[in-house]
Amino acid sequence: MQGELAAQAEWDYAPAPESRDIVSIAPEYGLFIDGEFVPAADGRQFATLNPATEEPLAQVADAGEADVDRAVAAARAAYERVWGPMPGAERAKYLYRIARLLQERSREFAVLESLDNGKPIKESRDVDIPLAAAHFFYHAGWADKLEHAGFGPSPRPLGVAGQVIPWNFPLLMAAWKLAPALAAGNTCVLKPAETTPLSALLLAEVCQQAGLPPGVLNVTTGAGSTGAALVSHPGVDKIAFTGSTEVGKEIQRAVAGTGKRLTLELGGKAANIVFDDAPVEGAVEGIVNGIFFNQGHVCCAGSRLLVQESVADAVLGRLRDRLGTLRLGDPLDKNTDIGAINSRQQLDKIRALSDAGEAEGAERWSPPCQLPDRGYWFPPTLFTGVSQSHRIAQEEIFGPVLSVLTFRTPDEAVAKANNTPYGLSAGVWTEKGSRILWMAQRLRAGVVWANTYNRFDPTSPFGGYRESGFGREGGRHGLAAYLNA
Ligand code: TAP
Repeated sequence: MQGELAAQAEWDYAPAPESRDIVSIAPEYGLFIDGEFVPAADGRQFATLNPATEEPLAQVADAGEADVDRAVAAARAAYERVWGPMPGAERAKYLYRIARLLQERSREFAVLESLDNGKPIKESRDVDIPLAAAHFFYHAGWADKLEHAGFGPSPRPLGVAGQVIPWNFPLLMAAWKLAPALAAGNTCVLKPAETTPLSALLLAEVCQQAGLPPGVLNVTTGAGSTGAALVSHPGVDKIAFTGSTEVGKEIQRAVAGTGKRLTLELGGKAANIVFDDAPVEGAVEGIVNGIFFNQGHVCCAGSRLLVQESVADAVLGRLRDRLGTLRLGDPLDKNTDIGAINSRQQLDKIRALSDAGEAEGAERWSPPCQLPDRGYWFPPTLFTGVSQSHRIAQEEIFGPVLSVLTFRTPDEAVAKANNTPYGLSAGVWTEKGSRILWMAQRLRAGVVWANTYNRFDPTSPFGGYRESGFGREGGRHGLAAYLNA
């Protein structure tokens, strides 16, 4: 008993909250148009909340059609007069400056991102912000080398890019969109997600600080209708969208026949496949990282675990033990592994799909876990006894919910992994290099990770096919989406 108590005491963590004093959140934010923060033409605003407490953080301007029109006009003027004609080596200087400012102000960005999104500070601090800076550094390096990048002797920018992003990695998605577009000489109008506008607005402030010429970046905050106004604006040459497959299809219809260039980064339902020869501890860490990183709000999340039948009990036993050690709670606590769900709407979706999993006969399990009284929370959840026809095996839950299926042979693993309309990512856990290559050739996914999961790098193209969209972000391939070669 005493030993038990000692073991218990050893695993109790004292609170280690990051201070929020480094961030000063204004009561109100304007749109960022032509280098200045301005109110919406009709004065409309919406509130952005801290999803961990439901406390309102700020009122943010809600851009309507007139504001989008102004932003596109500012972007067009900046493209024609300043940014388009500017030599790449000069554009690069601004991108390097933005990258360095992101690093200098990284703690501020990390705290703000965790407050507005609900993600654990250790993830915003160690993943989102450093990767966002890395994207600006990487693309700054391309700005003066485009004629040597294999796109012909004088690749040209497209013009004005309209970019619409989701709430799961607000700053990082902005960086994925803006850095290649600006490096290639385009100007941008960015529409952040309604529930997470604050880090994009702080990035706009950083651009002011870096002396970026007015109009090169414009940020029009608002809801889906603001995104729709941007997508259908005739003054935009290229649309880049990251978000749900449903909205992606709407956008594709809106853009059809207009001559606008389009890239779509959409949803996923990735298989994380564990073979019987995989080192179990490593695989369990990869499974946890695959689905519980960022509360499972990850397009490429390993949301379907395919485990070889002969090791299923052993892997699931270790996995349950590991889930029992995850700490859910205050996103600003440096020990927190699982933060808040980003919105009430997303929480309702996760609950509905999890209830459907139970109703269809799968077995639901979560470790003992105290959920805070206020805010939006969902415990790490495992479903076993899942069959391929279950909704939880087919639909993207976009939450901390793992559906477990088993397989006997590599062929069966491939067949089950590919049994989805999506095609974004997959994971393979095995000791054999030859098996990794065999699997990678057969898995219909844009990214296949081997003995790791959720690894991102600006040099590496990322994207999917089928219902996960088309086009690539990152690397040389990502640049191609912003150039007329
Ligand atoms: P969506 O509802 O599709 O929203 C994405 C963005 O589009 C938001 O800014 C949204 O504004 C805006 N929007 C909504 N309706 C629109 C319309 N009719 N026209 C133009 N814009 C519109 O997705 P979400 O729920 O925010 O994000 C989750 C989804 O994104 C998941 O399916 C996930 O897999 C996917 N995702 C994919 C990737 C990649 S790289 N493939 C990366 C991250 C996320 P509001 O926020 O105001 O509604």
